[in-house]
Order: sequence, then structure tokens, then C-alpha cells
Amino acid sequence: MEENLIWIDEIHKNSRYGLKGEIIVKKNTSFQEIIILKTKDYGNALMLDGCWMTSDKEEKYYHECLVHPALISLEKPENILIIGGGDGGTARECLKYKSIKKLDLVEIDKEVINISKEYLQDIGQGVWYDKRLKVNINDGVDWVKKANDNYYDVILIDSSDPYNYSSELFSFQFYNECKRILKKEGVFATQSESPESFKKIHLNILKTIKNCFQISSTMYSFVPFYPSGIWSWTFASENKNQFLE
Ligand code: SPD
Repeated sequence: MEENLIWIDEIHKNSRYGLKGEIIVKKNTSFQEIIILKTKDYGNALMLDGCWMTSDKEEKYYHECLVHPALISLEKPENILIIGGGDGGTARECLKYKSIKKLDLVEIDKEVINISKEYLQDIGQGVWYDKRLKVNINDGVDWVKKANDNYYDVILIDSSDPYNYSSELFSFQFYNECKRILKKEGVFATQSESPESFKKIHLNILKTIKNCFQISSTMYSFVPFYPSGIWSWTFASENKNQFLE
């Protein structure tokens, strides 16, 4: 009913990115505030600590860009690591590849997964019941530190913006650990923020990745309800790689 509808905005500097809808979940966990807003045009939308993460109708613009350039780079990707990605969209896109044997999804906040299973079913679809998916409630930085050398074919960082508990996921030390646990031909991919509304952060991510890996390249596309609408994903490896094409 119209009277239950309110505007929820992500406020960034002097701009607001808002959706109108009904709040169907509002919960504080030890990590963040989680909101699910039920909207007419975007479906259910997930907001973490005041920032839009994903929505039923927009998620493909983000998840397809993060996953496919990395996965099509390899003939037979088998072991994949996702850091973050608790809504299940990145896992869903990965599991479309028949060669995948094991997908570790490391999410720090188990409530993001519980809420996504219930309210974002169009995004995660059947992934939560796929035997190849291993969900680990853990800090991504710790997980990577403890992982074996040369283990993963692809590492995908599907994080929130680099604030609070996510900021280490954008550090040189973290990228270097990812490089260590990737196989020789392996591919690293991360969301790398907006070149317009997060210009400084974006350029810093690109520079840090470039300093760490032999090869890196950034792709730009749009996610209309993120600040400025323009978004980026950066891919890196130690060898010349298909993602460059
Ligand atoms: N400013 C929003 C950045 C969010 C990137 N991650 C989104 C998670 C979708 N799986």
C-alpha cells in the first residue's frame, strides 16, 4: 500500500541515490546495518550500512561483469574463491561453468546470507543447494592468509566499498596474498568502485593492483543505482591473459 512506501537514499557527498519502497527487513548485526527494501521497479534491494549492494532487477549488470571476464580466461577453471558475495549472485554466475569442482564463498556476516536466502531468491537461485559451493563464515583477509600456495584458479572479490571491515580487501598486502594462493595461470578479479564518484579510491585500487601483479586491466560498465551509475571491475594475473581481450 502506498502509505507504507518510503524513500531510502544512499547519500554520497552531495548526491543522493534513492529508491522508493517498503522496508521488509531492517537488522543490525555485529558488522553492519542490513536493509531489504521491496520496490516496484527494482524488486527487492539490499542495502548495507547505507550503501546499495544489489537488487533483483539490477544485479546482472554487476555480477556478470565481475565473473565472466575472469572465468572465460581459463580453459577449465576448477577451484574458485569468492570473498564477500553473500547475496549469491557471483556464485550463481560461476556455477554456470561445468568445469568447476569447488567454490569457496567466504562471507564475514552470516546474516547477509540468511537474509539473501529468504528475500533475494531471484539472485541466489539454487546456488545454496549446489554441492560444489562451500559457504564459510569467516573474515576474507584471514581466509586468504591461511590458504595454501597455488591453490585457486580464480579469486573474485565481491566486497562492499573500502570502509571499515572491507578496507583491508583493497590493500597491497591482501592482493599479494591472493597472488600467492592463485595458481600460476590464475586470475584475480575485484570490483574497483566508480571512476566518477569514487575517483581517488578507484585510481588507488588500480595503482595498487598494478604494483602487485604483472598484468592488469580494468573494465567499465554501468550499474544504474550505484553512485554515478558508472562502475568498474579490475582483472589481474601473472601471465598474459584472455581477459585483456
Ligand atoms: N557501492 C556498492 C559497491 C558494492 C559492490 N558489491 C556489491 C555486492 C553484490 N554482490
